[in-house]
This record gives sequence, C-alpha cells and structure tokens, in this order.
Amino acid sequence: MPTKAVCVLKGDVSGTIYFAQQEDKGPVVLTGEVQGLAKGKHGFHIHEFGDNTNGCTSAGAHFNPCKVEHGGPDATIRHVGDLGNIESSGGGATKVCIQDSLISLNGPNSIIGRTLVVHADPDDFGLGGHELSKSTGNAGARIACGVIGIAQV
Ligand SMILES: [Cu+2]
Ligand SMILES: [Zn+2]
Repeated sequence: MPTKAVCVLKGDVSGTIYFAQQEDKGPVVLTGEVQGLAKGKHGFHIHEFGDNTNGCTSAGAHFNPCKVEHGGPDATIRHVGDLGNIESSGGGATKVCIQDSLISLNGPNSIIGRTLVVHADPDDFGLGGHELSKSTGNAGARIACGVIGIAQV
C-alpha cells in the first residue's frame, strides 16, 4: 500500500505536490509549491484520468466515483476530487498545505494514476450560479497538470 505519492505540475505554471497518508487510511496531507501563479484563487482538483495525451484536457472531468454534484472541499456533497482552491499572493511560489479526508492513496477513492489540475480561475464550490458551477465550479482553463504517481520514499 503506497503511503506517499507525488505530482509534478507542468503547463503555464509549474510545481511539485507531495501526498502523504498514514498506513492505508486517514486523511491525505498535500504539501508543496506552485510557481508562477497569478494573484488570487485557483481551482485545484483531482481529475478522473491520468491521461495527458492531449494536455490537461484528456484528464477528463473531476474524479467523481459517487456521481454527485460538484462542491467545496468541506461540503457534504462534493466530488472526491474537489480540493477547493489554492491562493496566490502574486509572484514567487505559492505554498500548498491541504488536508483532505475523502481522497485516498488506495481503495475506491485512490487518486494514484489520476491527474492533479490547477485552474486559471477560482472554484466557486458550486455556488456561483453559472451553468458550470455544479460540474466544475466554473474554475476556467486548466493552466497546469500532472499525473499523480507513487513516490520513492
Ligand atoms: Cu479541475
Ligand atoms: Zn468537482
């Protein structure tokens, strides 16, 4: 059972995100940095497929094994892949530190082999009233992505 995973983000911005989980259960802790983000909030999701053959587009929709509506990370109803936003203060590196209890590194909610995506715009957590709010949070373009793999350590 993997307890550590890693994702190298590439695109208009770049970064490295590490994932750690105790043994085979409990929350997953994400740590790392993203370089080059514009000031503000940027949607941050796990998308279904680890397929980047056509760039971030081929990663598909949000990882959603329970077939429910999109939501914020703390919402009762959300996609498993809905990790919310990361916020940049503009210029330099944006530190990422997220703890999430729905994603896992094994089992039905495993994110290994799927794609982490950073978006151009804020995720509205399904509440923005846009036609895309309930499916994507209307977070706009996919500005960087990377496949999540089992880490060495
Ligand atoms: Cu996304
Ligand atoms: Zn979603």
